[in-house]
Amino acid sequence: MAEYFVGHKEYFPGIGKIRYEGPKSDNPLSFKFYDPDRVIGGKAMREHLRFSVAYWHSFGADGTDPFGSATQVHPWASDARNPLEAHEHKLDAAFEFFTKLGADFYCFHDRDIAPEGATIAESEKNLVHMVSLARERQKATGVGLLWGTANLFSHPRYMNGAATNPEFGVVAHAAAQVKAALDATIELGGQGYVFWGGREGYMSLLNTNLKREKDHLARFLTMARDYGRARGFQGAFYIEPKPMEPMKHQYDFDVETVAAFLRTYGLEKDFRVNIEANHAELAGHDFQHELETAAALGIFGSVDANRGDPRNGWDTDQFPTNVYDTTLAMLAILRAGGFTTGGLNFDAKIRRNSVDPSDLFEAHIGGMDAFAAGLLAANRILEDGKLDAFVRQRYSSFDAGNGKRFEEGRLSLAELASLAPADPDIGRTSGKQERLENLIMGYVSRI
Ligand code: XUL
Ligand code: CO
Repeated sequence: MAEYFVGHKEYFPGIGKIRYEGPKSDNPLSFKFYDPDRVIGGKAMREHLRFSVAYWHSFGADGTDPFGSATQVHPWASDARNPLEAHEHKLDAAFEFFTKLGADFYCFHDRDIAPEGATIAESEKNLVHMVSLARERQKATGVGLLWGTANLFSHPRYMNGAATNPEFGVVAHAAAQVKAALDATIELGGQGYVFWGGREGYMSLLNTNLKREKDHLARFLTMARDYGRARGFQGAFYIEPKPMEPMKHQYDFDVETVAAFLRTYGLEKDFRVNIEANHAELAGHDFQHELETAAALGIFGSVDANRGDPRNGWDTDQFPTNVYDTTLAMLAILRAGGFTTGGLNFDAKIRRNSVDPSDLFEAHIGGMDAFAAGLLAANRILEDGKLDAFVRQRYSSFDAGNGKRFEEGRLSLAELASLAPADPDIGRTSGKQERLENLIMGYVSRI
């Protein structure tokens, strides 16, 4: 396998393969902590972390924001004669980037890799063409598809929703897109398929039949599941929770809400969650909370690795840099048994005023190092066992005797009440939060 992939043209000239140089290196285009083949806790770092590049932010976004036009000029878009050719160049740029960076996976929406045509048939033809090129490039490089998805939110037809749209015709159009995107995912050996319901919610309850819309969403997901399984898709279906933005309220609000939805409609066997750090923040949760909740409910799947800005209330999709946060995230992920089909997908974008080609590399290098450092610290926390020992001890009154009988459902309320200690002054045992915070600080600072 070549060190890196160059298609018709080199899009990131002057940047070679990014290598591990260790924490003392001052080369901004090197890894300080991510050493892909280093074995941590019995598994190579790359297998623990399963890094993925998000096609849309990295090769599609151009710095446009509600107040200004594009700041980032992509050569793969500007030197093409038509939209399909632009997507062919973009694919070359993407695989050059994946391989120079050393990311093992990527993720895309249908409309990221192929342009929408004038008809459904033309859109499908474009997608099939691009998928055949992507397949060749995956084979040549060994880069894999972590998950695919359909963009059911950008086109004006979806302004009132996709699967939850009050007009049947729009729901059917969304089905055509999902069917084609599932076919593309299967063709590329994708390990997962994501549903992010950006428009599945409401702007106002005054014009919304909430019960009917949720029933429609479940019906749609059930059909997609059945289609995928019938076509031999063995990967995971994911729902990506987000509480709001673009809608005022989205039905996949957070992990707990999604879990209840899946169980209500009998979808819990095939669906897991793809948890995004910035979405957790918008829902008023810590990232760690969402990860641990998913693990507790048995639906932990994959992660969109990014961060928000605690001082504003929208999805800023920044690259993660905070090792304290990535340590707690990796602790939750390791405790959940690690990734199987999932991975860490950088659903993150460089800022509007980051306009050098190397900025995209440095952003990913920082994110990968932040999670690699988090993995190192989390692994030490687990190997050392002090934190787990404290938590185990905290619940030890349930390990034997009446506590155990309670857990096993062998006590009635009256029996439980009769076991209350005579002394009512009980339970004043310190939670030792500050000691534990200091303990974590110690691991983080000694990576
Ligand atoms: C939007 C978001 C999406 C999904 C895929 O907030 O996270 O990019 O990850 O549709
Ligand atoms: Co996301």
